[in-house]
Amino acid sequence: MTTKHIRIIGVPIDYGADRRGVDMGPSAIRYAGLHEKLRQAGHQVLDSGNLKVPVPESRQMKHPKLKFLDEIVQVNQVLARVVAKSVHDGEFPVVLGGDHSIAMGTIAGLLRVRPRLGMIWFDAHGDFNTEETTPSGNVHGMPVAVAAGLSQSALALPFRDHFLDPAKIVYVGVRTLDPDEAEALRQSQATVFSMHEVDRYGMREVMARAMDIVTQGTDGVHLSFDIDALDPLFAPGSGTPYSGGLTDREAHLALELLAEADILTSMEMVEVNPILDEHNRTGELAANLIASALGHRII
Ligand code: 6HN
Ligand code: MN
Ligand code: MN
Ligand code: MN
Repeated sequence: MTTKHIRIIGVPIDYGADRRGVDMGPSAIRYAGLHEKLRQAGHQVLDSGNLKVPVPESRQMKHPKLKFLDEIVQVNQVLARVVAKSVHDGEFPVVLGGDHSIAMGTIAGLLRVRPRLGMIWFDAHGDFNTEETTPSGNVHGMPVAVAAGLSQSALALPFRDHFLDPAKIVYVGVRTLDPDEAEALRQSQATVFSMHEVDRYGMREVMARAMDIVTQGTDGVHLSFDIDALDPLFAPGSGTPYSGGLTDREAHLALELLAEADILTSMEMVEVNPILDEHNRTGELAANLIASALGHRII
C-alpha cells in the first residue's frame, strides 16, 4: 500500500448514545498501540489529540427526539472543519469516536474536498433514522440519513453545501433496523449487505461487490466502522450489542481486502465503550482493525 500521512483525530463524545462510556473510546484505541501499528505498516502518523467536548453533566437534554442536538451539531461543525483541512493537506484522516453521531461531521468535512465521495458503513444498525422515525431520540441512529439529506432539522446544518449520494453508500453487517428506518432504506438507493448476504456469499464476495459500487464515479472512499458490526462475543465493549454479527476474522478479512485494493481515503472507528469492555479487548480489536484497513500484515 502507498505510504500515507495519517492524521488521527479523537472525538470523545457520547451525546448521541444512551449508554455513557463511548467518550473514552479514543483513549482505549490509542492505549492499544494504534500509532505503533500504523508506523509498522509504513505510514507517517500525526495525532491532533481530542476535540473539545463539554461533559453531559454540564448540559441539559432539551429535544427528546433529537437528544443533545445543539452540542452534537457544535462538535460536528468543528470536526467537519478539522477533517476538511486534513484532506485538503493531503492527509488520510482516521477519526476515533465517540458515538456514531460523529460521522455527520466527518462526512460533511470529507464532502467539502471530495464531493462525489463513496462510503462503506460497517454496522449492526442502519443509522438511517430521522427525527421523525427515531424510536429513541438518539442521534447516533441518524447520521447516514442526515448525510444523505433526509433530515429537515438543525442536525443537517453542517451539510448545507453537500449531501452524500445514497447510491454511493454500501452497508455491511446490518442485522437490526427500526420499521420506518427499514422502509426509508428500501426507498433509498443505498446498498445493504446484511448478515444474510455475508452468510450467503461470504465476505470476500460481499467486499468485491461493495468495492465495485463505491469506486464507480467517486472521488474517494470513506470507511465508517461501528464496532457493533462484530458479534458481541468478539466486541463486548459496545453499548448497542446485537447477536449474529461478524466474527473477528470476517472483519479483518474485509478490511485487509480494502487495504489490498488501496481504495480508502479516510476512515473512522466508533462506538467502542471501555466501561463495558473486558480489559480493553474491544479497544485492541478496534486498533487492530484500523491497522488491517491500513495495510498491516504479518509477513
Ligand atoms: N449505533 N436504531 C436504534 C436507534 O436508536 O435509532 C439504534 C441505533 C444504534 C446506533 O449503534 O451507532
Ligand atoms: Mn451500531
Ligand atoms: Mn455536491
Ligand atoms: Mn452505528
